[in-house]
Amino acid sequence: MTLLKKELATQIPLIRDDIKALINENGDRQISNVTVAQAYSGLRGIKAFVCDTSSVDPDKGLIIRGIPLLDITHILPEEVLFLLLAGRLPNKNEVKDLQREFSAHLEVPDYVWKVLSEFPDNAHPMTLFNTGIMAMQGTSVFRKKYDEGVPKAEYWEAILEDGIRLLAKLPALGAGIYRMRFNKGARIDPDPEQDWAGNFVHMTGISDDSGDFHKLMQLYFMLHCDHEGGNVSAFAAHTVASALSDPYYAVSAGLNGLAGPLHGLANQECLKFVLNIRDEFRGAPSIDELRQYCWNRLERGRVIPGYGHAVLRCPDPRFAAFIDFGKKHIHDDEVFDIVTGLFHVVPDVLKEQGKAKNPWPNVDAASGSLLYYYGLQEYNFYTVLFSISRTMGMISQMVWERALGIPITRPKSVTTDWIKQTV
Ligand code: CMX
Repeated sequence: MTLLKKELATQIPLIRDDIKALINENGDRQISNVTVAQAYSGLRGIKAFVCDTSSVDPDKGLIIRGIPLLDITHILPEEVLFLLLAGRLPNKNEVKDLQREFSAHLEVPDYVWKVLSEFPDNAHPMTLFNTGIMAMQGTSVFRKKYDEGVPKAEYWEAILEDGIRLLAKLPALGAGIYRMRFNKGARIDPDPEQDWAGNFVHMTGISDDSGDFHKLMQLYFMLHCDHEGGNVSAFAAHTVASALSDPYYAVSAGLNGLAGPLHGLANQECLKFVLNIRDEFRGAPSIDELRQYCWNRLERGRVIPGYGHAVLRCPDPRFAAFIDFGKKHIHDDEVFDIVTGLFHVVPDVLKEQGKAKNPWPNVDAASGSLLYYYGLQEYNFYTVLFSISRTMGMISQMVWERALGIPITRPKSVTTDWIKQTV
């Protein structure tokens, strides 16, 4: 048994009792109302279910298990996974133990590569990535144990086992797809001595003499790990997992949502937007030119990618962390200069336009410019990176949902006639 599993096995009975008591004492207390407008607005703002791995404060951004994101930008993705699941940071021994567990499951089976090699050249990397995950569904420990009749109280253990095995393989799956899809040559074998992010960098084959690309990927995979439970990918994964579909089905459902341009695909859209600006102006334009460019885009009815958010009402701390990294490591780079220039103009443009409730940058506004600088320039690959990281949040939420016996998701929809009669 891994140290992480031991920790969860200690915590779960206590938290089950705590929540049982909470429901017994306060189960009929109201925590949210729903207006007619909300019923037609993507359930925005309705407090209707629980996610303890992280929360998003509109004015502060992501808080992971009570810790504001900007306080822990130095930690490894492996440490943040432990934090999401166990609610506390791991010690050195616990990190090593988790890394050892990952190292035992690094290899993506050969049949996955055979399936992926049949795709046409224009297949989107997210399609390949999700197909790779689905192709491995037959290896699910949860599926096998469920078929054998494992008791409900033990579901979480099999979900955790699936989650660790799947997460261990994602850097190899992502890097292999990168090399296959962008003709970079044969796949590079994983190195069991590397950390999770380092292994990804190693397997892409992108040279990293300074070690700064490795540092960026540690930060990248850490920052994208989770964003509470109601975003499209987390909610889709939560819903599918609630039917007791195994984590391969549930994670790929979530990632199919992440592949939408209003969600995770915005990072690809954002760099495309920035490169178009660079090409049109043959370099970084002036602030006035940038402002006009943004107005032209809005007037054509298009969104400014990387800006706005359904919950946040402040500059995203994940954006701040990336800009901070860029300012430390990147000098005289026109792509990064355009990104910082956009931060000067877009919020005012969006405020003046008066539509977006949040005029500030989100996580996707800066990440692409950093990846581009270090040589990962094929921007339609970027959502795969987001996916590798976000799977940590989806798995952590699933482990706890099964540990707490959360039942199948089934909110009640109503008809327009019902609303008219009711109001
Ligand atoms: N540029 C232009 N218009 C924007 C905008 C932006 N960046 N953000 C919001 N708006 C518009 C909306 O399209 C909407 O217009 P309509 O009334 O014409 O439909 C209006 O402002 C109100 O939208 P909102 O309530 O502020 O935003 P939503 O909660 O509906 O949507 C989001 C949130 C993120 C989808 C939206 O801000 C957006 O499209 N942003 C650009 C895409 C993006 O960066 N997505 C990544 C989000 C982070 C992530 O999940 O990865």
